[in-house]
Amino acid sequence: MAYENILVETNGKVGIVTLNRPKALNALSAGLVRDLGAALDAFEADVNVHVIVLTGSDKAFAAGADIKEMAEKSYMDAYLEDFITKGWERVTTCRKPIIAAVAGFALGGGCEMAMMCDFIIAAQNAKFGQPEINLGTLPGAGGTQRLTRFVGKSKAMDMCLTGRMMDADEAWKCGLVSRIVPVDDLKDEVLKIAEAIADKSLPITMMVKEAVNAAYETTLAQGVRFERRLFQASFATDDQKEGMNAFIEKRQPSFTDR
Ligand code: CO8
Repeated sequence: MAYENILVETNGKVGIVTLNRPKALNALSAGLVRDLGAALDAFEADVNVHVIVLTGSDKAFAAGADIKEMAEKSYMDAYLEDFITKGWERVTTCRKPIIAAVAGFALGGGCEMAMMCDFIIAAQNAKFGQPEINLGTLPGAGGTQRLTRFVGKSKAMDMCLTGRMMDADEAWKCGLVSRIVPVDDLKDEVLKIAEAIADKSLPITMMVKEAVNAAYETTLAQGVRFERRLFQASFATDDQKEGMNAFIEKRQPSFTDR
């Protein structure tokens, strides 16, 4: 399928979505979010795709929601179309792992979209921020909630109240991103990480994602119980037998559960 605002490709078991509105620094228009949702639907339905990478250009992952598109919206427009939850949540409902590969600006909705992914690999030139306060509004796609869970209250308040940007080093130190790589290596490095995950058991990677995400939604006791049930369920898979037997037989496992 051809998309207007994104590029889509697969590399082995990795599905790659590249945000592609270079003239607007990948501002997240309604059309782009629609395209992204359709691409994720297609990757989710494709059993050959195990991991998804979401990326942008060297200059911008995404500089936020499209300001030109939303500037004149009325409250009634925003309320009736449920701006912005419709569409954006597709990233958070994807059951396969999604890695955000961020170079350049990840601002406002761009930062929020990166945080909706499962983890963020940043290029050295990455800049994160929630600058909505400078536009007379506030984050609307989970920024105040997810950033606070990632970096804690003090830094989240600092970022959301001042609207300043943080560089990749600061983002790594405060736990917003998991690794930093040189800009020129970003795509190759993220692909290597995605391939390593894609070679593992698909159902088990999906269970791991579900279990880690439960940590955000439940009490510790409920989360631990949920994890234990998934752990027990893993013994019903061929991949658990293969993984453990491969270890005992001193060979690499070959996972085959779809
Ligand atoms: N929306 C629309 N167009 C944008 C956006 C944007 N968010 N960001 C950049 N552009 C456009 C510029 O208007 C410009 O277009 P043109 O050439 O036609 O004038 C082009 O991209 C290049 O931008 P600049 O010339 O400004 O490039 P610079 O390198 O000088 O500056 C910056 C780069 C610092 C990133 C600057 O463009 C900037 O500050 N952009 C806005 C960042 C921002 O405020 N983002 C938050 C937006 S609000 C938001 O995300 C709310 C989220 C709520 C939920 C989501 C709802 C859908």
